[in-house]
Amino acid sequence: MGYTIGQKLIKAHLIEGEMTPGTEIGIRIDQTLTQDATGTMAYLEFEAMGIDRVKTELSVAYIDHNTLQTGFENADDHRFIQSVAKKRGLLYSKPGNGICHQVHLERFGKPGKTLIGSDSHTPTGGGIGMLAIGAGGLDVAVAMGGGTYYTTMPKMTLVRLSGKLSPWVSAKDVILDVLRIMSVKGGVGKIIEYGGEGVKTLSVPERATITNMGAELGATTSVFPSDEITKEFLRAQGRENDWTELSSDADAEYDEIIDIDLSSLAPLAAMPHMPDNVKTVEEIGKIKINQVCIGSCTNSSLSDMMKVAAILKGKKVAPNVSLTISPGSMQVLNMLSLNGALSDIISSGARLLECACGPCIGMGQSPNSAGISLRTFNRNFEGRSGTADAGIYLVSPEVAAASALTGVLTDPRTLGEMPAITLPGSFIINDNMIEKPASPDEADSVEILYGPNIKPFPSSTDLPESITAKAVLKVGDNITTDHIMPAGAKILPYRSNIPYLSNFCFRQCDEKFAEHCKEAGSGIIIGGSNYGQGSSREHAALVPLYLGIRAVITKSFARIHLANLINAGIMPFTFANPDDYDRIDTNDELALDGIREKIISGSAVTLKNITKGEEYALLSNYSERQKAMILAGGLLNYTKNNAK
Ligand code: MIC
Ligand code: SF4
Repeated sequence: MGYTIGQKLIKAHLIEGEMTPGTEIGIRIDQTLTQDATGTMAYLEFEAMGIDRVKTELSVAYIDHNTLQTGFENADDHRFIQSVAKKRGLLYSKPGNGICHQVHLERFGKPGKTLIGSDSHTPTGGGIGMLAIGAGGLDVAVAMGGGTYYTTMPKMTLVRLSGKLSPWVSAKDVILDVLRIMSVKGGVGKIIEYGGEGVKTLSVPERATITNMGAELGATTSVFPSDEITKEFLRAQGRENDWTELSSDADAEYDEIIDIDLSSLAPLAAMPHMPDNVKTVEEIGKIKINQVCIGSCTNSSLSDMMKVAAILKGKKVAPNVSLTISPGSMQVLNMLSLNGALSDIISSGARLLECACGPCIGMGQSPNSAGISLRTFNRNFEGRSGTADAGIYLVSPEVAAASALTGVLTDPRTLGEMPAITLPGSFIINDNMIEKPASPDEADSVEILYGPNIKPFPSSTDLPESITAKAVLKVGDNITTDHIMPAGAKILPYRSNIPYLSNFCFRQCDEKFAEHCKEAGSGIIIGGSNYGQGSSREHAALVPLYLGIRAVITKSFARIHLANLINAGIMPFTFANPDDYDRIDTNDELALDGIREKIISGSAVTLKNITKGEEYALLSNYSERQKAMILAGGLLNYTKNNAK
């Protein structure tokens, strides 16, 4: 039997385990990336491991999430990351150089290589045939030190594309259609591979839009073949030598096949508050809008921006709309400014923002009260924009630009012919905002600069014999890491200050969550299905750990968050019988008797509900390595114990 692209990439990097779906595998990591919001913690963890220099082929530290610098905190974090990068052998991408995924695709990604990044949208690299996976900061720190990356061997899904996109319909509509079909949990435990005749009609930036938003499916990653189109993209970036061909074997077998005829797609939108709440723009109708934001790692490439400029050219943004544009990288901005498209954008009345994540992570541009905002981003979770009652719609750049002109949600096909754009054959290569590390000889004299906002991360202790704790919180399905540990301009500067961050934990679900936990001293969280979807932020595990959470019991988990919980030393369990979820109420006194022994022996775990006098069977399915981590109180303790 032949192999799929995903299987080929895994096979070439497999260090431990067998390629049987559902079992744990360990793979070698060639490249890593971090961004600032997760990076400070990842580098603190890397420092705690005591490794002198990164051992990967390439590691890059990007600054793109929090570039506001409203106080010293962020500037200090950036300085810390810059000093670690210099000393430990990483490239450092300065604030303003662009969004990590866009810059990585342009300058560093290589077909056939593995990449893990402390950001859930790392699968953007799948657009050029990388095995690119989002992970928690600690997993990235281990990989930087040359350690193996462990994950569950995924199943393989083929999205078979036929036909060609119609004018005004774009890659965003393809991934929104996949989300409509599969839902935000439909990709868990799978690699989503794109194939079929339709693939060759899609450019690299279009492919990257699709693999980027595969994160919203909960997938392990998404991947396209590496073909002539990939080669052309790398050539235009002056990196033709980085190209290798990659395709699936003709007799490769997939666990699931989804057919999409590109010609049948219409402009789509994901309605509030989930990326899979998808309808056609026509069906939703001409709702009045207040804001349009174009950018983010999903849709900020040169071709996206050129399309937007062509639509806006010679026109005026509607009076009721605030339109913001964030080009994905310095390269994109530079090219727009040289070819005049930037002038078309600005002349229409658009506001130009920095090449960074910006409004996507709630760093400014929060909509007005109950405002309607169209965004070319990838997440529209409630409250993420910074305005609790705002309604965020996820749309393509075409829909966004057309609607900015009309002031209402607009199917761009009603605007007549789509303006043609020409893309250059080569990109401007300017790496002036990328700092090189010190040579190993010079590294000794580089000092790592810590600021006063950087506080030690919480440590966990060995798993006790038994645990008795209250159900401090019970939440429903699809809880996101934005619920658990919100981001946004007010909180993001404190990503390296867990004690301060803890005051904001689960605020949207229970304003007094932190207080309750502190009073109780320890706790257990009860959740529904797909608990912890969204971001890779390990803060969503480290902060609960700091607040005394020892176990999270749910109907099911999202992949990265599950790994982050175990890394932090918090036990994730699922209900053997999902109906037992309904039997537990907040504040019930719960007990996991003899839990240490049960984890060691792998015997069945039961949860005692002391308040109700009931017992429920729990499932864990931990690998031997995960068991050892849980017993040791997390990955750092486990690594330290192993080093002894
Ligand atoms: C996000 O889109 O939620 C983020 C911000 O990029 C996160 C990382 C973070 O929380 O810092 C992600 O997707 O991993
Ligand atoms: Fe940045 Fe938004 Fe992309 Fe996350 S999803 S990396 S916040 S642009």
